Amino acid sequence: MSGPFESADGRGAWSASATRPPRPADDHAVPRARRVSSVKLVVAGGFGVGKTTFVSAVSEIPPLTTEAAMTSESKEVDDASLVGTKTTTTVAMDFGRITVDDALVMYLFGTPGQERFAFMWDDLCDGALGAVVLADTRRLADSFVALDYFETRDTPFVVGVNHFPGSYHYPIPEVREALGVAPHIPVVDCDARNRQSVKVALVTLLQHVYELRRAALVP
Ligand SMILES: Nc1nc2c(ncn2[C@@H]2O[C@H](COP(=O)(O)OP(=O)(O)O)[C@@H](O)[C@H]2O)c(=O)[nH]1
Ligand SMILES: [Mg+2]
Repeated sequence: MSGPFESADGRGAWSASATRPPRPADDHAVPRARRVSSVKLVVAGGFGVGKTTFVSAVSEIPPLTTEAAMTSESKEVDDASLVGTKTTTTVAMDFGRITVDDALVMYLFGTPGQERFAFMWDDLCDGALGAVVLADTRRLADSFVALDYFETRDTPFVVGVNHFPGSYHYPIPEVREALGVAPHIPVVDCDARNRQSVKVALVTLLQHVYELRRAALVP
């Protein structure tokens, strides 16, 4: 008698259900080891502090920005008096991409600066590894909302201090104290127009996240 595991010649056979079909030739699934990881980073700070400039300086794709000309109505709401020539404003967000290597892509999201768009922040920051909060020493208080936000959410962040023409170059320890950020949080000078300077700020953020994780302060 021949059962499912036996054949007439006695060599044995397998039932159809015990046979694993070969991988189809057109299965192009990427092996796990070569899959691309993506990391989401956020750039925040007050209106006109340089977020759009920051994302544009480092993105490898033309950054997707949702700039709109400031209307006479918005000029009354958004204080552009210290932002000189600024004629546009980000109405939703900035978006840029940096491919680090064939396994890691970083996505950069710039928050809309105006407080009236705060409702978008949760979606924008959801799943973010960390944030760079930009600060302009002429109006540090404009960055307090962003600092409060990331502190409350326990999102790792670093502070980038940019310098505009005519702004006094305060020593970093003084800026740190004025911003009230904890001693372990990096505060670095940053020229948002300069790709290398922006890269330094991002690497500082990644190192900070790494340190926090190593110390098991964030999951
Ligand atoms: N000097 C100087 N100017 C900057 C810097 N970052 C941005 N700017 C200028 O400041 C203005 C406002 O920048 P923008 O990126 O639109 O600010 P956002 O509102 O935060 O997106 C632009 O004219 C930029 O060229 C910086 O680090 N240094
Ligand atoms: Mg902008």
